[in-house]
Amino acid sequence: MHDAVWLNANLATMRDGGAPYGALRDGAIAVKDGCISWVGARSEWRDKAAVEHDARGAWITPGLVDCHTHLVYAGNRADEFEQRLKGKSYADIAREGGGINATVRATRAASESDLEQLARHRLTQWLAEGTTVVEVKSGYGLDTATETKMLRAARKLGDRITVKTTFLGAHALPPEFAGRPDEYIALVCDEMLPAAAPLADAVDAFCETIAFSVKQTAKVFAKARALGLPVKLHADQLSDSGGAQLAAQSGALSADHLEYTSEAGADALGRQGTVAVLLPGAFYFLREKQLPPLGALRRHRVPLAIATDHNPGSSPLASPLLAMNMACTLFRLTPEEALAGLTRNGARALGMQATHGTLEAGKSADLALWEIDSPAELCYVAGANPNVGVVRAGEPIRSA
Ligand code: DI6
Ligand code: FE
Repeated sequence: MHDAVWLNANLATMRDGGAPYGALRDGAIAVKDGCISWVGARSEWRDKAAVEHDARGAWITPGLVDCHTHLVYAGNRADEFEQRLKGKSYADIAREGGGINATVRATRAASESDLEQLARHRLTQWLAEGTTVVEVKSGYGLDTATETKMLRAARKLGDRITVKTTFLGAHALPPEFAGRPDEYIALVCDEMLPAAAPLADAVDAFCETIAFSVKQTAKVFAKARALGLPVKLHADQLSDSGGAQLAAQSGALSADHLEYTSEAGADALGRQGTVAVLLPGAFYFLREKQLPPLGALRRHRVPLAIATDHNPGSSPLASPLLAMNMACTLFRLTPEEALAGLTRNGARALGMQATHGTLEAGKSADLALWEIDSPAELCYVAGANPNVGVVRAGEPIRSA
């Protein structure tokens, strides 16, 4: 006996290799003990379930997986948004002590429960749009106490959504270490990372001319490895700094941004199986001109994920659905690639491919129900939300 079944549904299973979107029209999907227990054609459903839901012709996709966010922070940077519109660049603002460090000041001053409440409030939008998994990074503390405060606040959101936390101590150089980046990296490795490790599922760094070098990033990664944590990287966002190659060599789960990645970088990612996480929100808000090398990434068969990169500076984007639309309109992904980017490959970028990201028996029963005629509609409409239901680990958490 299954716990529940959804009938009268079209399924976009997002399984790789079969029909587009892994689509199964007039399907049935059953759940038991929090996991998917049966998926198939309605005509083949013969079992019994304690609860029968009529999906009324809705499409069901895997719950969305937003694999790159900075959801926990205090304050906002609308003033910098205004300055940029008057001609200042993102890099100029960062050099003058604004940018990431402006958010660091606000986040250090906030309590853990303030941070949790702010993030909880933001999260409402992700839940409304069918998201069941989010990754949340630290990186606005840049000292041990605040980095661990951010990670604890992030983990507390786990009652509403599945959370993966990432330690991003090497996000920016805090003002008290101005001119001493190697000393800051030593602090990250010797003190911050060991303290953060029990609260983190992965380790990330910002490898960029305005942040940390390949050599400094490699030190952080070596320490992460010693602590048994997987790594990911903000790579080649504003310049080609060899970030993609470093990520691949380090066996990273993902390399994120990649606007300036070279063919060789794409090749390295493809060989390693490292996921490329594309972040069209940052590209849009910073009005970047350099497109990520989609041709090379496809040629080298790099799995493509899409994420919001929600943060107060470069990507104040609070909509996974809009991230998919932007991936199509700005980066020319197909709607199927974009949806795979926020499901199957988003899960892979978090090392969760065994349990999340597709509708397959045995995986977590994370489902999103949509009132649409075809899956492409999720990417096609900008600014509307066709979600009519969300199920997380078999529990309905939202209905229209
Ligand atoms: N790259 C980004 O786009 C964000 N962090 C990063 O390493 C920006 C974060 C911010 O501006 O607050
Ligand atoms: Fe980011």
